Amino acid sequence: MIAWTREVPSSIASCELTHLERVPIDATKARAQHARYESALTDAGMEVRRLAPLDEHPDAVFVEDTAVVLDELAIITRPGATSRRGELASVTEVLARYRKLGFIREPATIDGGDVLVIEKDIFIGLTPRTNKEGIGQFASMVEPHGYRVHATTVTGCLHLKSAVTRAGPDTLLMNPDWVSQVRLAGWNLVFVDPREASAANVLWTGKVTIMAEEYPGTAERLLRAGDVELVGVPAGELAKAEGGVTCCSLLMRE
Ligand code: CIR
Repeated sequence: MIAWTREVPSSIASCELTHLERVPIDATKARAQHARYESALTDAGMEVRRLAPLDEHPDAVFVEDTAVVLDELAIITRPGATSRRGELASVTEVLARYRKLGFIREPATIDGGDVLVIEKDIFIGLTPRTNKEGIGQFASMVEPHGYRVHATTVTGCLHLKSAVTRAGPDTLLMNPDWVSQVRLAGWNLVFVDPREASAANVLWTGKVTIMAEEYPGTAERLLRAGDVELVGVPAGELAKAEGGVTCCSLLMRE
């Protein structure tokens, strides 16, 4: 597996913000935490490859939003925030070497953070970043490959994957205040600790689950659920930019 990442830009403090107040972000500290995240990916058996730096794009570290990579094709998104569209060219150029590409076109928008792929089921959040046209275009590209697309209501957070992610072989982690429609028969459903609203964003690597270490109550709940091996990483600095652990990589089979 390859994990594509991109270094934290020095302009990170000018990032897009939707639900958080702007507070100073220490780019040096964010880079150190990001390096720990990359090490966790390497330890999980991924080959970490960095996309070219985009220092003038404050949110460029959040590569997840720019593409969705499936085994059969990669879809280049059209981020809902216009400030982020300049991040697409470099991702397009790199992914074209590995996959047939599909493109989301105007007036459609999609952020990759709204796309939760669980085997052949793809849940897509309807949010200020992702519209109905985006979901429709996405579905028309993936349904021929046997995927089922489920449009999903999200309230109170930035992206669908702020509210729910896959946390293990058959476990979903969810904040039920932000999403309710993601259900899969036979799967464990674990709710975040109510004191840790943003804890649902974890990254299952196929082996271990990478999680921000700022959420011990939710970690304990996941461990009690049984089938999850957690790897904690410090992620507090990028959390000030409304980013979590899924946002900082694009995982794909080579
Ligand atoms: C943004 O608002 O676009 C960035 N500041 C945060 C993006 C986080 N990405 C993600 O959850 N997939």
